[in-house]
Amino acid sequence: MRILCLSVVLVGAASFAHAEPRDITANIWADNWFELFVNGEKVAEDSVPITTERSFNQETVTFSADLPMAIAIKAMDFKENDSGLEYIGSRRQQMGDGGLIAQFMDAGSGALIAVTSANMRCLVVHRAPLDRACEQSEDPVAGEGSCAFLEADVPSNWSDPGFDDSDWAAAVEHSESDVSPKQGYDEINWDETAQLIWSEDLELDNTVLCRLTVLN
Ligand SMILES: [Ca+2]
Ligand SMILES: [Ca+2]
Repeated sequence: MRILCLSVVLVGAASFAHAEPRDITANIWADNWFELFVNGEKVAEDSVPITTERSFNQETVTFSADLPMAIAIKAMDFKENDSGLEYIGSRRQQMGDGGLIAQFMDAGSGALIAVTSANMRCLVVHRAPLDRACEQSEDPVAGEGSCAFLEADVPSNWSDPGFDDSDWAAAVEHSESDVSPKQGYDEINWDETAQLIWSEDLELDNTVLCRLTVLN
């Protein structure tokens, strides 16, 4: 048993010693806003504030990272307050929906390294409203009745490479027609394996944390 453990440690050390930083280009589109962390470090943030109406845009960023790398994306659908609604009090009052797609390529060769898909794991940290009837409320008050909400703690080390996300749910892939991605999405030539993801519910789940570990 002791010998087995030793060999595992040596293999781990050897692969770590050979890890070299790679320049990576990422395309990211989020409805409505995102932060990207790689190996626990924030490398990009959506440049259009989430409070901007129709904050739809793609971001293309290049960064250097050691592989294996942990990709961690915080994605937020806009909500006016904790009711989860937007355009509150107007005829357009609605829940609003989210959506996220990203792809990662070698900055030099363009070779695909990673994409968003059901291979990611996501944790919902804000859900509202808990009852869709809130959308029709004439006086929607966050936390009351159908407009109740759930807010979970964000694990402090959730973007770290060693974070255990094994109890997070698999990301759910959503169709273009369900997400109806807007401005910026069409500016990118998405690889056919890159999928629009979110949790299961594009409307009720407003903030999701998603992770993927890329081995090489
Ligand atoms: Ca939205
Ligand atoms: Ca929403």
